[in-house]
Amino acid sequence: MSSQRLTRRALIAGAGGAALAGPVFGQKLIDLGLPGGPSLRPLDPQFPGKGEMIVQRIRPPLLEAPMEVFRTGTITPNNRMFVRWNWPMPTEVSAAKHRVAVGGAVKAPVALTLDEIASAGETVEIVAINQCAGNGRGLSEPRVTGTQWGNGAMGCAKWTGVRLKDVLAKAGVAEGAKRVRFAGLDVPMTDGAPQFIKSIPIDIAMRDDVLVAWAMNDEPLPILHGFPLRIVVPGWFSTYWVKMLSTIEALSGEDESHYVAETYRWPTVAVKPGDKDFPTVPITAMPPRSFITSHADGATVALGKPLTLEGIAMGGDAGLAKVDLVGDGWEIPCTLGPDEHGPYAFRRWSVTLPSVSGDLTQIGTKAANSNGLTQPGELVWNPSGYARSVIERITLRAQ
Ligand SMILES: Nc1nc2c(c(=O)[nH]1)N[C@H]1C(S)=C(S)[C@@H](COP(=O)(O)O)O[C@H]1N2
Ligand SMILES: [Mo]
Repeated sequence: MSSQRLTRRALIAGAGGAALAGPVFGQKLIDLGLPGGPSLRPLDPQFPGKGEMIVQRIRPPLLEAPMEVFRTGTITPNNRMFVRWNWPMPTEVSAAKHRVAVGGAVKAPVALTLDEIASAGETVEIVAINQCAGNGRGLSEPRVTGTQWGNGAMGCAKWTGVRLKDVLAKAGVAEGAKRVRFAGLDVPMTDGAPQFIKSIPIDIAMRDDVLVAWAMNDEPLPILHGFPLRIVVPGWFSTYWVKMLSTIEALSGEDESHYVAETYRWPTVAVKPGDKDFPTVPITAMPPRSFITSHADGATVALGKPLTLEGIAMGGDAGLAKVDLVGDGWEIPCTLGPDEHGPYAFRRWSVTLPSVSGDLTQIGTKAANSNGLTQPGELVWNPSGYARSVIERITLRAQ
C-alpha cells in the first residue's frame, strides 16, 4: 500500500485521521465460564467500529471476541478483533500531523511523517496472530489478578507495513545497541504512573518480519488497533505490538522501565500461589494452542452416529506441526487444514469419530509446533496467568 493511499484513506475515514465515538451499552450477557469469580459479561453489539464483542471494560476499552468468531476461517475480521489498552487511548489522531521520533542510541535522530515511514523500505505483508499474554487468564485455578479474559483475547490478521529495521536505518542504529523501545500516543491518567512503553532485543528488532504496520486486513489500522501505525512482532505476544506508535528508541543498555522490568514477566521456576521472590523473565514467544470450535462445553451429540469435531490451532513462534484429539488415556490424530497463511497464523483442524459410544468426557486438543513444543496436560500456574497453553477440555453429552 502506498503512503498516499494510506493518507488519502485516512482522510476519508475521518477529519484528517480517525476518531472514536462514545460507546453504547448492550443488553445481552454471556457466561465466560470463569471458575474463580463473576463470569457474566455484557455482549455488546454496538461498540463503535465493532461487531458483537464481550465488554470486559469500557474505558480504556477491553473487548474480547466471543469464541463463535473462531468457528470458521483463519482470519479474524477487524470488527471482531479483541481490544486492549492499558491507559486511556486518544480518541482522535491526525494522520497529517503525526510524527514518529526515532532516537536514543542512533547516529542522527529523525522525526518521520507517515509518508516517510511508508517509503522507508519495501512494503511487507504478513499474517500473524495477535494474542494478549493474559489470554485465558480468567480460567486460571486458583484465580489470578488482571483482566479476567476467557480465550477470546486473540485474533489473526494480515498486517501491512515496512520493516522496523528499514525505519531504524533512517536514523542509523549506533554500534552496540541492545534493545529497541516503543511508545504510543496514550499516556497514563494518574500523575507519576508509568507510560506503556515496551522494548524488544535488537536481534528481534532486526528480523525481516518485524514491522511498523499501517494496515490490518487491507484496511487502515482502526483507531482501536492503533491508527496510524503499530509494531507487529509475529510469534510474540502482542504486549510488544505497540499501537499509535510515536517513538522508537534504540537502547544501549538494559530496559529498566516498568512494563519490561516489573510486569509482563513470568517465573523461570515452578511456583504456587503465595510464593514470593522467584526469578522471572519477560514473556516473549507464544507457545502452541488449539481449540475445539465446532462444539461448546456441555453440547449434545448423537449416540451411535459418526461425529466430526473441528477447530483452530496455532504453532506460536513456530509453525504448527500436529494436533491430536485427547481423552482419558487416548489420542487420535486430527487432519490439519491447508497452511494458507504461514507459520504465525491460525490453521484449522478436523477429526471424525466413526461412532459415538457414550459421553465424551473432558476431551481436548493438543497442538505441537515444529520446534517440538507441545501443549501441556496440566496448567503451568503463574501469578499473572500469562502464556496459558494448557489443553482446553470440554464434555459432550451423547443421547
Ligand atoms: N500504545 C499501546 N499499545 C499497546 C497497548 C497499550 O496499552 N498501548 N497494549 C498492548 C497489549 S498488552 C496488547 S494485548 C495489544 C492488544 O492489541 P489490540 O488491541 O489491537 O488487539 O496491544 C498492545 N499495544
Ligand atoms: Mo496484553
